[in-house]
Amino acid sequence: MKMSFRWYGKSDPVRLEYVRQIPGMHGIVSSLYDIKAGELWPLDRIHELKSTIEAHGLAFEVVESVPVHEDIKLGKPVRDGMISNYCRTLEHLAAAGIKVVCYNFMPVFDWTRTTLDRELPDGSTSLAFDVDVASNIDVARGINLPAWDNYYTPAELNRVLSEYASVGEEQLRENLAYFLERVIPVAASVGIKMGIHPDDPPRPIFGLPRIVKNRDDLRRILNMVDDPANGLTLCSGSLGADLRNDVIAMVREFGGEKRIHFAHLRNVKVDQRGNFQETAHFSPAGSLDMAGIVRAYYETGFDGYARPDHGRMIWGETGIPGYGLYDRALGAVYLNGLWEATAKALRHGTPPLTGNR
Ligand code: DNO
Repeated sequence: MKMSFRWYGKSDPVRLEYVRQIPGMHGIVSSLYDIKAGELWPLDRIHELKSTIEAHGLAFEVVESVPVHEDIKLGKPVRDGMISNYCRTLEHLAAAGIKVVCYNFMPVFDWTRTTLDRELPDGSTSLAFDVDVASNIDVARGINLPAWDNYYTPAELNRVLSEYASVGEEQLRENLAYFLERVIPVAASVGIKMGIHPDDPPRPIFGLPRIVKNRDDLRRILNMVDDPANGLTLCSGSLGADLRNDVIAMVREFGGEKRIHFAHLRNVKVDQRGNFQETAHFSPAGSLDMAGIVRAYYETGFDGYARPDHGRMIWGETGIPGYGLYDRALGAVYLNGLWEATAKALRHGTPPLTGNR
């Protein structure tokens, strides 16, 4: 497991020299955030980002994300040019040493929360999702959700939502298959592993179709193009926000087949209705058994990339919601600790109570 940390580039308040000080940190996960979906990533820009990261003693081998343009998801005729840019971008990324590319196929909205700073009992704050708040939003009048309110004007939002009126789950799946059939052979030929990120939350929102919500969805996607390059970003917090999803079983199944290329590891406190709040990574803080998840990765021989996913805001830190330094650093150390303990316990049987080896 190669522990990594997401970094939003030079405008990120988290400094690379601090990330490097987190024990066991292998590399940075980043993207070229100013390049619009559908456009080609220039090789020199990729190299520039790589040099900045490597100058701080960290590897740059994972891109999150190369975004998929809405017209590809909608299956419009212009998608062909965009898909060919996507393929050329993968060639450029491979030339710069990138091994894994994370992407998602969520219509219109990537991760969605109804609150970015709900207080937890210990006074820290974190992201939360309330089913009733989300279902009472009248999207036709614009969207007042944190992180999305300035993204689309009400007119733009209505236009894109109306385009999805005729795209149900089946059509969206066909459009994903069309994309994968063209992109995966290129990824495979240049040695890049693609990892689709699950829908977050893992259910339809605002009447939009969602096709990456559970084990059966993941299986269908892997079957669309049966090649190791067509893999998963298995996000414990996204999938775990539906209590019917058994994250440990998914890690065992898909990890056992070497189809998980990137592990997003975080904990959530979930109720039966699907309301949830993000918590510390520590298992007792939320609904997920993080030790069980890490053990499943260990036992399936996982040697891919992992990152502590969102963190809480603690110790007075301010910054990008979910992406501060402190709680994600605690998460990384906890996860590495679980990994080391699992490895040693399984390799040596029950550890002796005395001695330090
Ligand atoms: C949220 C992230 C997602 C993820 C994309 C991948 O914090 O996990 O936004 O980066 O869905 O394309």
